[in-house]
Amino acid sequence: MTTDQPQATPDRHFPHKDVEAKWQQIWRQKKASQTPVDPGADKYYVLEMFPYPSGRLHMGHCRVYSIGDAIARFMRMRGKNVLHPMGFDAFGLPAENAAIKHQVHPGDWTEQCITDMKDQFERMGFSLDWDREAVTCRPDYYRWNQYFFIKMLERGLAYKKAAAINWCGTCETVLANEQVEQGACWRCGNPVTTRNLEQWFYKITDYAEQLLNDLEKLTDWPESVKTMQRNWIGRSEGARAKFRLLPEGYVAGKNVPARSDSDKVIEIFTTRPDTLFGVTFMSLAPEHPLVDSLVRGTKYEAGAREFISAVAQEDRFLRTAEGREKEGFFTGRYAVNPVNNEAVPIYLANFVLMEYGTGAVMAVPAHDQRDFEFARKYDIPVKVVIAPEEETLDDETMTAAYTAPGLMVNSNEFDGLPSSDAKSAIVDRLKEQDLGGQTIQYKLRDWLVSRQRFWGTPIPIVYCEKCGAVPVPEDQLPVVLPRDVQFTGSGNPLLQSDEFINAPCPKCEGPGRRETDTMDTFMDSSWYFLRYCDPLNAEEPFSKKAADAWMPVDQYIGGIEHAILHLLYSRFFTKVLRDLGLVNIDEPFQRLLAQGMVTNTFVDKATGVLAVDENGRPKQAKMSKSLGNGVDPLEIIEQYGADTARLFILFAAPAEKELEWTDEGVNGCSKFLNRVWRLVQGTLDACEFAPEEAAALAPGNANDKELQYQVNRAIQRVGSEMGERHHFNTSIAAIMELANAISTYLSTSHEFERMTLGFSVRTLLLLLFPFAPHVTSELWEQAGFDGTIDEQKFPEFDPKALIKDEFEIVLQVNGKVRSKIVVSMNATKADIEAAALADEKVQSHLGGQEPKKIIVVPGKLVNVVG
Ligand code: ANZ
Ligand code: ZN
Repeated sequence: MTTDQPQATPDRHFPHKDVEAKWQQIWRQKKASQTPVDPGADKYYVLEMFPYPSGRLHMGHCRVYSIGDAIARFMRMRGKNVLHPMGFDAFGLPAENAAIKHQVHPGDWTEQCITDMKDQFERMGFSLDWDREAVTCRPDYYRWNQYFFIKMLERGLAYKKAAAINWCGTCETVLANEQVEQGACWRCGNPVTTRNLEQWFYKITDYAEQLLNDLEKLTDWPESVKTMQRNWIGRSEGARAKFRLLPEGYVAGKNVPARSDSDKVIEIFTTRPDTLFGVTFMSLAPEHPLVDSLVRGTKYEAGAREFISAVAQEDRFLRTAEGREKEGFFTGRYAVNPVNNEAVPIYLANFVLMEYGTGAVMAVPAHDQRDFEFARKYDIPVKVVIAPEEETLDDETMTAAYTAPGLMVNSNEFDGLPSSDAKSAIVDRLKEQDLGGQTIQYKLRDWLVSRQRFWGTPIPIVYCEKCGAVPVPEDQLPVVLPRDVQFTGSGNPLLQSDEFINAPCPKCEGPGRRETDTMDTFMDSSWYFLRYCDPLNAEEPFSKKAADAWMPVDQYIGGIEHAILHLLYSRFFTKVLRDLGLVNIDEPFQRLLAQGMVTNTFVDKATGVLAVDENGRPKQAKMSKSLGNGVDPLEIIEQYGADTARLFILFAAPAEKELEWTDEGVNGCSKFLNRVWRLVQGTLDACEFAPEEAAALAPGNANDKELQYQVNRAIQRVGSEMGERHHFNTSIAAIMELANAISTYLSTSHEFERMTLGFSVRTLLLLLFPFAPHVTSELWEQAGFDGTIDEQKFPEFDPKALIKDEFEIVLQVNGKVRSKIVVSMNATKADIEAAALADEKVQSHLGGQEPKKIIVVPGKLVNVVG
């Protein structure tokens, strides 16, 4: 079967605007992205982190959602029942700031932004099921935050306490530890200070061990994210030990008085009980509750108070940073080392934090670098108790702490033991004497969830003089944010709303006052993926049945900036909901893809010219407002179309890596789509004869066979790159190669095997569809293929077509590639050797010498060693 040569078509840009508008309209009308009712065993839940509704989609958004959409479309073609929902993380400060600036209610501002953004989502052609939209600032969503809060209160997982906490003066609110990055607020970047306030917390520490251990189940998460979580949770095995406090008036060198029942003790946490005999002082956190009674009324009091307030000025991150000068203050008091009854002086030290361990440290300068620096500065003795195998350490002259293991010295009956064995021996001894024991310590702190802001979920508590803090009963939820508020820019507007504040006590019906703190917005995002499973449920946050059917999320996609924050909170929340009997899973996200940043070149503000690196090449930086190097997705859609934008985003870099924005790259993708457009329009005749299955293809001549091989190979590659690994760029490369192969076929064949040509074009469109859905939909229709492309199955390849009767072999001389030959499938090793030696280029590189050795790697290469 042959046809005439397809007609050449004029070189023109395809009408992307019309095509995209047309197909978006069709998809909307037929609800093409609707979630199947019954997920069954073939469910596939693909989710991208939902955006804050700023009103404008930026390139970072386009990247995440293009990734998710390609997966969603691919999985639908693979016959999966796909859930691909979207919503808005709609509480938070920007809406409140807009309210102050424009005097609009944050709710009105947010809803307008949501409308605008949904429109932009549509214009990108993302296949989202909007019927499942979850918007966290709407009462039908946030009432469930309140419901969970009460459930957690009942279980002792929510509680209120006074603590030294992080305060951002710019945002005028407290922050959780996870929200402080290198001493600065995660949101505004301004320095964080410490304040003592009474706040609500979630007891995430109860789950520390599970959160750590279950990381092992997350085999499809990036190792880097798991490592960050592991470090954040920070498990340390160690010991606690009690140091008896000596009475005031004890001075160094005097006999240590005997133990008395009224003696106070200071408990320490250490990871190195093997060094207990080397303790030469103790250091306490300046905030340690004992400090006051240690110095009160003594000559040390004034100095101590001054020191404490100086340290309190400084952020905890900076205070404990490695290079920070060690500062201390002697309290005038001593405590007794439980293993050798020696008295050691007690200092306050800036690098000791109250929140970790017990807030007290047994200091071993010989074996801990911070203690060493401290001891040298304040002239405190150093005492070596662990000896390295090879050298001898001298207390007086050593210049750094020795922190590795070794043999025990100066440690009485433990001398001579390897220090690793001495650890447990010393802990056993402490335990026998009731002076300590083994313990596990986590760095993770409880999650501070209250915020002094308006635009968040009201914490459902009423304070009553008689009954205290009373939770609002479930049937009175939601506690709704008031409308009668003024946004002046100072303080929490909820404090001025009488309508809101005055509420009867739910218990005694006496006068009460509502809690005016709202919840951290990370609460909202800790369970939204569950709401998507059952978004319209008015009776429950979601039904167990729906959650069981859809969870866990099969593929989650989002920014690495959430490696700890959101991902840790969501994991915690899922475990809490599991323990409340609401879900059956331990972990919410099966597989995680952390997409890289979108970067661009930028103009140096100081010089006014393009910033360059030391090699004179333009520097790249994350697209951002402040650098002025953002590219507006809407402009790209206008100029090139959404398909081009999506294709470029997925082709220009692996999803996990940085994506450098370049006009050339965008142009290249636009050209490719135009080529496909012309290619298909030029082969419409052949498309009529396209079979649906590769196996139906007729054998044909060598050109036909080559194209058959290429098309089957492309199906195989895209199928495995997309299905198993989510490698978008290599998938697109395979599709581009197929387009080339079709062009080559058209230019080298005089006669066309119409079925082969038609099948190749059909396949090209199917493979390209998840990346460029509009143009492929249009071409599919023009080619007269059956139905619409979004209803098609992913093609299957014919394994037989992948077996070639000839293949190419690389020829090397002394390990360097010099030539290539084509050999028959049936060629023997001797045939291949002979063909290699007969090659002209091989001969010339051998320069007339006899080859010493010939290595044949079957199917790949021959290396001739001269
Ligand atoms: C004595 C000692 C000797 C220590 C030695 C270390 C080495 P990680 O691994 O991070 O858990 N420490 C305990 N509580 C502290 C606090 N609140 N603030 C600052 N430092 C504190 O570290 C545990 C070690 O950090 C503990 O072990 C303690 O110093 C110190 F050769 O005790 B170590
Ligand atoms: Zn009451």
